Amino acid sequence: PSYRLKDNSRVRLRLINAANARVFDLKFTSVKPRTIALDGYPVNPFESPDLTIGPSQRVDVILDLSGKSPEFALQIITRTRPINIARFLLDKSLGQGGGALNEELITPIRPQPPKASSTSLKIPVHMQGGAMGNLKSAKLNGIMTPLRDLAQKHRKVWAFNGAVGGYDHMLGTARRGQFVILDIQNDTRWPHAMHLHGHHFWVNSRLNPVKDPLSKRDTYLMQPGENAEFRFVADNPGLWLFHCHMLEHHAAGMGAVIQVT
Ligand SMILES: [Cu+2]
Repeated sequence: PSYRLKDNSRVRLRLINAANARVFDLKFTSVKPRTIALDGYPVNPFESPDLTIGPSQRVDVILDLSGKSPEFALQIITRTRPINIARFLLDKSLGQGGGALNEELITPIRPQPPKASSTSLKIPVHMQGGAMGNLKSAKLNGIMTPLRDLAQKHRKVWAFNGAVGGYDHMLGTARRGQFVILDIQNDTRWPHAMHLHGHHFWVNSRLNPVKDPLSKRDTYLMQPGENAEFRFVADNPGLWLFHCHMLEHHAAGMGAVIQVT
């Protein structure tokens, strides 16, 4: 698409990766986006020329358009060449915007993550399966089944904690208000966009330490071999899906349920 914008204005864009499997590496030509929120949750604003967005992740950016060239684009970076996916035209006939961003962008007050204690609930999640993986067999409906049969007869190739995931695969039950730590090991050869329903979580990863420790996400793109903790206060009662947002993975067993009572 192409969008006409007021000259000398600023624009807030919410970028949503609605693809079912693809990770997008995005870049704006000639403007520097300032990220202000991830998955709808505010971050300390930061400037980053490249934006990586996994399936279902959202990034809110502010573009400052004072003194910019009359046309710029949002591009996907691919292995061969960048591809324009949106064009932005500064149109003088729309009038002038309010000028440069001259005040500091303010981050709302956000809660500190609690400290882990003897009352917190740690839920280990060992993810296995997929091509080139180390999963030999997994439980399906309570029966240990070799991977070949899982794939060919049942179209299942992923497992959490040795069992093919599904809507009846309970990972754990938290009391309302309890501090929960999902301790996730991506023991596969693929990235996965792990998404938790009902809660945003703080991410704790040695591989990718977060720059802003108060920031939260609801979807985190886990790299192959990465171990990450998703930490959250279980303040939302219900049965909540925890799954890969690469939807073929979810359909093939990469999904389970966390209960908050
Ligand atoms: Cu996945």
